[in-house]
Amino acid sequence: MEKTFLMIKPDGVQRSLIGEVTARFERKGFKLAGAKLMTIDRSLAEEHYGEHKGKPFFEELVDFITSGPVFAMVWEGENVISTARKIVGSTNPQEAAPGTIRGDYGLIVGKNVIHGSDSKESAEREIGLFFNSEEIQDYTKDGLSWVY
Ligand code: RTP
Ligand code: MG
Repeated sequence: MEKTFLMIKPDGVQRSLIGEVTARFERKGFKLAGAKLMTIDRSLAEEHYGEHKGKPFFEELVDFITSGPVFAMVWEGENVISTARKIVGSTNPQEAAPGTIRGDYGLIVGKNVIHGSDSKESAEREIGLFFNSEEIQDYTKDGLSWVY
C-alpha cells in the first residue's frame, strides 16, 4: 500500500495543532503507520529540503524547521501521496483553499503548519530519512467487530 511522509512543522506543534491535523487524516480513512515528536538537526533539514538549496528562502526554511520539535508521520492508503497534498493545501496559506489544513490554520508561506511529500520518489526518500523500518507499523484494522 502507498505511503507518504507528513510532518507537522514547528509552528503547528507550538500552536497545539497535532490533534487537529492528525484527526483529518484519520477521519479521511488513512492509516497511521509511524509517528514521532523530534527535533531536526541542520544536516537532516538540509538533506530533506535539498531540492531548495540555493533558493532565497533556503536558509530561513532550514532555520525554521530546526527551531523546535516537529511531529513526523508516515500515513498509508490508496493514493495517499496526492490526496494528502490536497488535504494539506497550497504552499502559500494565503492562497490555500478554506477546508485545507494550510487554508484553515496557516498565515504565511514560511510558517505553513505541515509538510507533505510531493511524489512517490519524495515519499520513499523522506520516509527513509526520518524513520527506521522498526518504527513503521504494519497492521490491519479488520476484526473490529466491536466498533459500529
Ligand atoms: P513542503 O515541502 O514544506 O511540504 O511545502 P510545499 O511542497 O508545498 O512547497 P515547496 O515548494 O516544497 O517549499 C518548501 C517550503 O519552503 C517554504 N517556502 N518559502 N518565501 C517563499 O517564497 C517560500 N517558498 C517556499 C515554505 O514553507 C514551503 O512549505
Ligand atoms: Mg515540497
